[in-house]
Amino acid sequence: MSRISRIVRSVSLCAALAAAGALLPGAARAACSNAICVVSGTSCTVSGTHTIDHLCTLDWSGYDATIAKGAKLTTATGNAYSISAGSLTVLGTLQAVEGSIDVTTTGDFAVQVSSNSAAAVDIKQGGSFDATVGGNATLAGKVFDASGTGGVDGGSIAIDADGSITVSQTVDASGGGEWAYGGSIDLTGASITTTGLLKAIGTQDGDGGEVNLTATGACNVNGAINVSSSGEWAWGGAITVDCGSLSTSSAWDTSGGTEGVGGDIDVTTSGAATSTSSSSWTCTAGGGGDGCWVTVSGGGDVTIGGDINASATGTDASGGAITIGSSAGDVTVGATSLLQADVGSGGWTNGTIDIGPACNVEIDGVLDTRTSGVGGGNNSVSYRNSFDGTAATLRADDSPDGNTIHCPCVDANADLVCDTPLACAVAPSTSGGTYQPAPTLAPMLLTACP
Ligand SMILES: [Ca+2]
Repeated sequence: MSRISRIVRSVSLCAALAAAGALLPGAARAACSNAICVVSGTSCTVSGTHTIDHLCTLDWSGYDATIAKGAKLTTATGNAYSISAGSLTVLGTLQAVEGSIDVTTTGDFAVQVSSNSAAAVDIKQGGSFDATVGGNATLAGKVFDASGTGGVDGGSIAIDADGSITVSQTVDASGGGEWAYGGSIDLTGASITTTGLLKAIGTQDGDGGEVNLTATGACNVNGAINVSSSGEWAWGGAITVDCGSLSTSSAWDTSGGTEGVGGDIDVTTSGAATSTSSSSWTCTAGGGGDGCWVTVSGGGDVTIGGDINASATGTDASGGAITIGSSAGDVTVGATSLLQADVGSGGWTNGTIDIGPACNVEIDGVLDTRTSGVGGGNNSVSYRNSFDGTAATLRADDSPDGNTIHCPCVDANADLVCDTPLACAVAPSTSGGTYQPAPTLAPMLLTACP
């Protein structure tokens, strides 16, 4: 067939299809019909399997819609569809492989198991799921999966709820196979509670993805978070938490691969932030890579009970940086905590750990930025009111500023300039602690606590 005749034939086919559509509007719309949700009162229920048209919007506004056990809404590979409803409960399956699903509800959105139902949101092979929820969001199903396989990057999962978000199942936006990058998981709500795993892993030289948790109220993160990567030159992903308060007891991992870099962990709270002794944050890199940056910036009291590992190993490796402070509260590093930003022997340089500024600082655990024969490591403490380091262990490199304690300076005339000679307004308590090397006192202007 010549090129011209192919075009003519194609145009004729379109005209024929358009004519057919005009004659059979019902049939043409069958795969995008609101009527698949059978109404009963203010509720409606979808049963059976339905293949939805690309770009279809199923409008069940004002109804409490349920995708029943055994029901499935699917679409051709790479296609997208949307659902609007009063509330939406998924007992069956929402599926758009390589495609996207958008959900908008004025009420709650839930994925949950009923009588061993599928309870699945399947957007595998890097698909996207985006929900704007007027009520609470509950992810308590069996499958919530945007992961890739065969070298495909992870997709994106975003839930923005006016109410609370509760996650008790695994949510997966990981890449799979060679050079596959992790995708993203974004949860935004009034509060967030997780006991399920959130993961966006990079595989076989692919970088890790990202997990972002944002809430005006409390975030209780007791499910693990994994945005690590593996393979050569792979960078760890990022975990960002911005909440009214944080309580966590789980393992967070942003580690990079060989010659890679650990990804950042960034926590901001307007109130308190607490990690329990079973919490662990790991953002190391494989051999020759660099440790990451971990930052905790609290408005209220910050209590670290778990371990934080931003160390690195191998030739040319560098330790990371850990910074933990509070604008208006105290910082406590508990006896169960080991904070590491050192590098293995043969590495390039150790990292840094900064505790404070905060009102009262207490360190009962271990800060380690020391590796014999490698330079660069230092720890610093800054306090506004008091420092209790009587049970602390601080290990840094053997330089005069290896361990530095910034006390609040004397400013008798309150001109916001330290008086000379420099002196501490409140001396630190370090007697009984282990300091290698001995700490250097460095008075500085540290404003009083509110
Ligand atoms: Ca002064």
